[in-house]
Amino acid sequence: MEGHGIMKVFPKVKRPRPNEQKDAPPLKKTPSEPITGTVFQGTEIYIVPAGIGKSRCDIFHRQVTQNGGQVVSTFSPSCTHVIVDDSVDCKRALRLLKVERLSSAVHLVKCTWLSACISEKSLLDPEDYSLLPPESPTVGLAEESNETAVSSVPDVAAAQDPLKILENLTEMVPEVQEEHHEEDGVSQNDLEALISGVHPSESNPTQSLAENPVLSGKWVCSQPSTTKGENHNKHITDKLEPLAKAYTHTGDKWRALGYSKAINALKSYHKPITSYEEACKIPGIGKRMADKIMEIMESGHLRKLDHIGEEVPVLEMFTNIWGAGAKTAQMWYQQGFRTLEDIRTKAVLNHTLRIGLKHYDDLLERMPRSEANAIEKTVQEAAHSVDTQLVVMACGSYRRDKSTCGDVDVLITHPDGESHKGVFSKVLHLLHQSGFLTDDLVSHEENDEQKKYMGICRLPGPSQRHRRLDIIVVPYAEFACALLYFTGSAHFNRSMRALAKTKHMSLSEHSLNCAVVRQRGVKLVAGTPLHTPTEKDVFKHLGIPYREPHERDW
Ligand code: 8DG
Ligand code: CA
Ligand code: CA
Repeated sequence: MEGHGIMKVFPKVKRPRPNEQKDAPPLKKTPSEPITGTVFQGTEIYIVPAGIGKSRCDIFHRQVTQNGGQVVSTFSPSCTHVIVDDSVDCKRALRLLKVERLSSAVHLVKCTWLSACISEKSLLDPEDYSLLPPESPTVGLAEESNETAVSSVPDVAAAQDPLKILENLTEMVPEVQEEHHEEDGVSQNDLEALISGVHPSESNPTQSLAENPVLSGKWVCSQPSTTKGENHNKHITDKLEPLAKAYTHTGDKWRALGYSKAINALKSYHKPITSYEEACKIPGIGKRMADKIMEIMESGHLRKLDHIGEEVPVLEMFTNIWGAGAKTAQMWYQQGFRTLEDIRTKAVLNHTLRIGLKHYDDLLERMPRSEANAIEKTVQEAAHSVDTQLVVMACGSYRRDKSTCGDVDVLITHPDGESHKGVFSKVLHLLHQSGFLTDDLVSHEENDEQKKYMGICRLPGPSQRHRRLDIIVVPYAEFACALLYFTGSAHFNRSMRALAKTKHMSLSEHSLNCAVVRQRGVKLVAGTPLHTPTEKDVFKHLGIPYREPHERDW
């Protein structure tokens, strides 16, 4: 097959997330707004205009649409989120919506949620921004109202599964008190960029994070991950982890997120927790979570674990198919499928899912780094036969020196700033021709310049397994930022981006921009790209010490 033919066969997706567990339908473009992100993918949002004003409504509308979401002009029960001005209380919101109550599947949230999602490029937990009426348990997601979520298949509306589900689940956003939100220049999400164990109450909330004497030295990205200590609360996290997993598989992403961030906070806490008060003080742990921690501490058990439904292992097996997310898994379950054989023989499968199913066992296994190295070498050889000057590097967990790798992320660029053009299809063509690339999953263009391929390869020789391979070709001007981004870890990257924000900068896989203007979390001015020929320059501009790749393994 012609190398460049691949660009025609597989869906092109703008700004994709290399997210292994998500559903992966191609993004729909609306004629008016080009889709440049996936933050709001799967959402149906109604913005109550009262108090927000037309111009802000328009900005929100545009941002949501550009990020893959849908904004509807009238409220309907199929809405996933209803946005109201921060001054609107729950009673007034219901009056404006002309309804007496809302289903628990609809998130009624303040517009700071929308601003924060846009600025964080992530679908944040609406629970932290929701309007909870003191006397009505029917609005929002009160703990008890969702108690059944693990023991029954949630309804389809509640199971809206944006493409970024896994990204959200790994966000580990600490749960902090209201007064530490955006208004202080400290968003919820930014706090996860800090090393747990320092409570925001120790800091002066009127100071920005960067100026803050207590927090300034505590950015995840400014600390070597090699200082990560042991998990002093393993007896607790061991009980919470299966529950977080169950919620992930049943599509209750918000609850899964809550558990994930608590688990992360507990893992990085410097000592075993001994009291309820102590648990409550840790960013990422709220009162309800602290109750559960106490239950485990006192009884050695968590009763909720006894109520995990029998569908959970089936859903887990389904979501382990590359390309299948919680939404697809639930749909299959509701269609009566219970085994991989059912999926193979009865489910309607797109190309990606067929490939994912074909290599089910191989793709579940992490590879030893020696194999990742051999895969890097194979791509290097192909690239060098196209142009000997191409720079070809495996990033991701391999570059962070991990002993095993989930997949291999190979970055390619050319130092002359021009000759990377045309390389993408030539390299893929060669790798297809030699039989090294066995299946293509997705090939998409990040923008005019960065190109990304996701596929499956296999080294020659007997008993070799199929492995996931990502190949990314970038222009040299973007190389350092792309290298930094694809080296990760994802947690480290989020910390870097959060730090950049406090300095009126913005960091992406393309560039580090300065003089960025944000209003209530919404980026109004994109700023100017700084000169970043190397990763070290990015650290320097951000004012933090350089960290070697193996020190970024947060
Ligand atoms: P692995 O493959 O061994 O499991 O780990 P990895 O190499 O760190 O992860 P990856 O999924 O291959 O992603 C490569 C890099 O992409 C990751 O290290 C950092 C960057 N990245 C982000 N955000 C996210 C995200 O939300 N999901 C994923 N998959 N990668 C992300 O900055
Ligand atoms: Ca990887
Ligand atoms: Ca990858």
